[in-house]
Amino acid sequence: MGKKDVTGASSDTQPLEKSSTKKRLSSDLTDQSAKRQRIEERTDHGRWRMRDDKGRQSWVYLEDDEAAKHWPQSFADKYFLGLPVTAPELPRPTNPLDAVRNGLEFFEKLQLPSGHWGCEYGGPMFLLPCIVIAWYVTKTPIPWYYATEIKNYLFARANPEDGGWGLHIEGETSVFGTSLNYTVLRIVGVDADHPVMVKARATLHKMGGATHAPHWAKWWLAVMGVAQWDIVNPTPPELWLLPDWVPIAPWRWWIHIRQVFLPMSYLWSKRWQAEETELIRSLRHELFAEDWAKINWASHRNTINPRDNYHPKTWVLNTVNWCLVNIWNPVLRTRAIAQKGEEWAMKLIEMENENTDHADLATVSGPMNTVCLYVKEGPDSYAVRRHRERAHEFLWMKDEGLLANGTNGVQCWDTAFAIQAVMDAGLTEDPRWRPMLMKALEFLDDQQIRENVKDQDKCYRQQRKGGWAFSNKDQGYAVSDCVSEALKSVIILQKTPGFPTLIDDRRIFDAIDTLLTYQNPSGGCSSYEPPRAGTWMEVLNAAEVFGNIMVEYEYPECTTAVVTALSLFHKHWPEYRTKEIDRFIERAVKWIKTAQKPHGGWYGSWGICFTYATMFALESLASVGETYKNSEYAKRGCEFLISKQREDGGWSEHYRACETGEYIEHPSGSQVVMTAWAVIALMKADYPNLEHIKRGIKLIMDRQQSNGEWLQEAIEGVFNKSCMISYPNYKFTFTLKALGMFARKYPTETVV
Ligand code: LAN
Repeated sequence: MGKKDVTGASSDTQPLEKSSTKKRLSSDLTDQSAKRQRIEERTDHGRWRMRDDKGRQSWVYLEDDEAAKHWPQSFADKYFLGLPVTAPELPRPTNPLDAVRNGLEFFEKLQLPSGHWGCEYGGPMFLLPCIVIAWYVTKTPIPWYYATEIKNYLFARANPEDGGWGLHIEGETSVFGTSLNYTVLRIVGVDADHPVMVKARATLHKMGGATHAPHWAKWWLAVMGVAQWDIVNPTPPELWLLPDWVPIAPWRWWIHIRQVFLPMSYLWSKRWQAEETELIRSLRHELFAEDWAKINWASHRNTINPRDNYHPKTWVLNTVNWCLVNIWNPVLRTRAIAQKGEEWAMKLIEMENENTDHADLATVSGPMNTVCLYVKEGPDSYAVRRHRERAHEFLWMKDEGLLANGTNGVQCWDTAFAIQAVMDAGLTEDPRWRPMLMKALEFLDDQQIRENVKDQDKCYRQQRKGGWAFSNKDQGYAVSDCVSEALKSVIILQKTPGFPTLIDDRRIFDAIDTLLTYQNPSGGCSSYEPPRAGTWMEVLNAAEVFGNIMVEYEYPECTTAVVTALSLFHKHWPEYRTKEIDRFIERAVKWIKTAQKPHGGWYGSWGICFTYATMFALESLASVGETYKNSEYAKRGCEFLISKQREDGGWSEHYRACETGEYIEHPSGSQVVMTAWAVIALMKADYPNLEHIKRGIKLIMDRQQSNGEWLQEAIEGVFNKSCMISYPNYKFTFTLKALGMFARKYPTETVV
């Protein structure tokens, strides 16, 4: 068993030790046949607890009865686990404001002890494999209760028809999803002849087997030694040695791709492979449709199943790869160059580890970095142990089982929206909600990033002082819209009578100084950094499964968030950097106009899709006084949304819109979150025909349950065009915002 902490919990956040008891998988995986992963039917869901350590979330399984008694399950734990919760029936609301109150009654119960709202952040199906394969190759023990619930999650999420897995939970079966999740199931102890595995394997083979996997899957399988390195397209670390002025130098790439490329390049260069085990030998037969011994690995570098090939490699990249494989590697690449590249890549990985205390940017680069440090420093080094501890913060337990989140949580982001929902309903001064809001404010106070990273320029990081991350300050990557939403929430509360000033002016100015760095020459704002190269860099996109991944882009969502934060700040501090702020806003709104599509909507990159971004764009326009009646842009935006309203008053966009760039209806009918986005947009733009708005509001109210909650519907978020991601708290924050806005804007109107 893991170390016990004071509560008696099996504490996987403590450094892991080798242990001989049967409750945990032995860390000695060298003899797979002798020691098998323990796996059960299911765990006792009554024993799971969410530990919230100042915004660091991890799920703990209490095997000890005494410990379980001393640490009872909270309401939020039970809700997340899908266990019955006791939330009282509330009086049926007769107006939107009462519906907000009922919603808040429920949502308040989900606030975690440190003051934030957490939730699952699943959806992508390639993240759990990153963690589990990294554990396997670094001989990290997997507790039986993790193994069991990982199995349950993947069984629950297997495609009911073909038994495979896709890029994300709603996506069609792909080689990427199936080859990697099949591997995970084998690692956690599922037998190859289990009916679920037999079915998945048949589907995988039908799709061509693992030789048809995209680059990232081939890379992981090569690290495991299940595939040979020759099947992996080159990722030479010496690219990091290019001088900064070189247009394709990796420091110019989008932060996520450069953080993934670092460890990828390090291990590719070393051609490192895990120690061979019986499982690895067996997977060599299970994952491939061909006879493993006869595979011509190099000939399959570019083999890919069409379903995985969302963004085919360009002829330019194929030519570059050909030159690297046939000329650079065998003829020109000296050991000295390779070594220098590896050393610099490792140095950058170490800086990332230091800057995030080994949590790392997200769920792909973190596990990859774990393996790199294992290779460089060995199994028991501090870096490897710390990585192992922090990996738990990326996992999420729910009724279906254990999954991997897209980041180490959504803490700051959802907390900011929760505060704003109360503000939009005009309830910040209501003493009923003060304790909840106070805790939320304290959380944001604690989570503000107070310093830039050490050696910022050396590791190519962006100014971040005064900002907020999407998740927490440990991760510490400020994002333009996360800084903006958190800042707005702090200003709103601190300017409300009865709330203290926890964040003083200097710290507010730090946030503004950082925000002002985000504008691009076009006027728009991107996510983590202003773009460092043009979109032509996409010709080097090697990932195949994602689009718009190589550089930063301008986003209506991010641009709007910054505009509204700056406007709010400006109202309260009219003297600070006045001219720059005015100019920033003017240019940003101009850019928003240029980004409007001919049909009147805006393309969304982080939420699905036109509905989400159109809400932001109309808010931007409204912030400078442009609404339906005086702006052609706002008018066309409204008309676009109205043209998509469904008979029942709701909106319902399908995730495929993100892939195709065309509005597509969701087959399952109206969704509350999308309906909320659309009516917020129409209200921001002062759309004159209230009937449309009222029908949307009515739909949201009708879908509210008698205890105040809304139920989960289709997936809400997206990244890189093809991969969907869940934002379960949106069904609270945006519905509440829509209802609250309506109540304040049209206090005399009735909808029921
Ligand atoms: C996120 C999550 C938050 C999101 C918003 C703040 C909503 C957005 O407005 C700006 C971009 C940002 C920060 C964002 C970027 C990409 C992320 C980190 C993710 C969608 C969560 C997971 C995703 C990350 C790239 C997953 C790893 C996969 C790779 C392709 C590297």
